[in-house]
Amino acid sequence: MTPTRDVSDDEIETYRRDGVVAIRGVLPLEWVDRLRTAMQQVFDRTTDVDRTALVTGQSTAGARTDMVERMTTLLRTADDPGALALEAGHAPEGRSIVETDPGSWHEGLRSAYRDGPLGSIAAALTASERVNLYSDQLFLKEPGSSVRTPWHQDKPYFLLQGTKVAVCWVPVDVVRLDSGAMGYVRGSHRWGTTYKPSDFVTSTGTMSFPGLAIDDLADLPPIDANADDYDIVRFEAEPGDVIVHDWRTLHGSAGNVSADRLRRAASVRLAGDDVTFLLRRSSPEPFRHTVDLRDGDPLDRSDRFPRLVG
Ligand SMILES: O=C(O)CCC(=O)C(=O)O
Repeated sequence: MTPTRDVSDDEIETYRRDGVVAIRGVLPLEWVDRLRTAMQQVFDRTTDVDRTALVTGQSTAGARTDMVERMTTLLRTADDPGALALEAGHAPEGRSIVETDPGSWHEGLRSAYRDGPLGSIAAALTASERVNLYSDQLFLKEPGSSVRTPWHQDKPYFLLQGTKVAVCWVPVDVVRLDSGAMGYVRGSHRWGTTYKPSDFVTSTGTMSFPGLAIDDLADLPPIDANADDYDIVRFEAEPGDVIVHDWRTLHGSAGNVSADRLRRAASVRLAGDDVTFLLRRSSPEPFRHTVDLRDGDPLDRSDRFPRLVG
């Protein structure tokens, strides 16, 4: 299914300059409906989810994180509970789920990405002749969820090298400032810095476990504490819109403190012309040891990274 219109020159220029662009009304609503149905099936699954996948890197079924459960556990032992990425004055509350890599096992999602409009949008923004699907994440924040997504950069997580990596954030609900709007630090893709991967539960805490190497990366900057020093843009969005960011752009989101608005979104990661595989030492991808590729190999050599364009 193709986009409802071409990406404009202005949108391409904004993406290159700011490292993020909100492209309005470009996704066919029938396709968004299909994506919503598939996403909800993933959120509704009842099987136990294997968090050890994150540590072993051997997962073939992604990984689910229940953010409230994780934060509640951490709160019992945290030295500085104030550092948890929560809306001010709130305890960890409201259902909040992150599903990592569900497109690898859920055929409905995978086919929606494969036949959908995102590939050609990424091709236009990155001036690429070909685009492959890298992976995806789904985010659910139910009304009353205090859980913020801490500021982070995607690059240290991805098993990729190159420059043309575009991340498409696709809301399937209306998202307002109080229901989990995304925020981006404009221009941060041009700073030339790769940051440590966020632990996703504290404001600037980083993720590491045996086997990962993050020491040569920069600490995450304390953006919330110094918000005026950064050029932050926050986007409300609705079904049909896509917000696309460069994988180096710092971004995060608010909790969903609205009374009744569900906030579900897919983050779909796409790789353009100059991108090849890299078993990145800082990457906690749950599937990092299941890919049969060597550093520098084209993504086409693995079925898990299907070609969407070209
Ligand atoms: O939806 C969110 O809260 C976070 C999305 C995100 O981090 C991403 O798209 O890379």
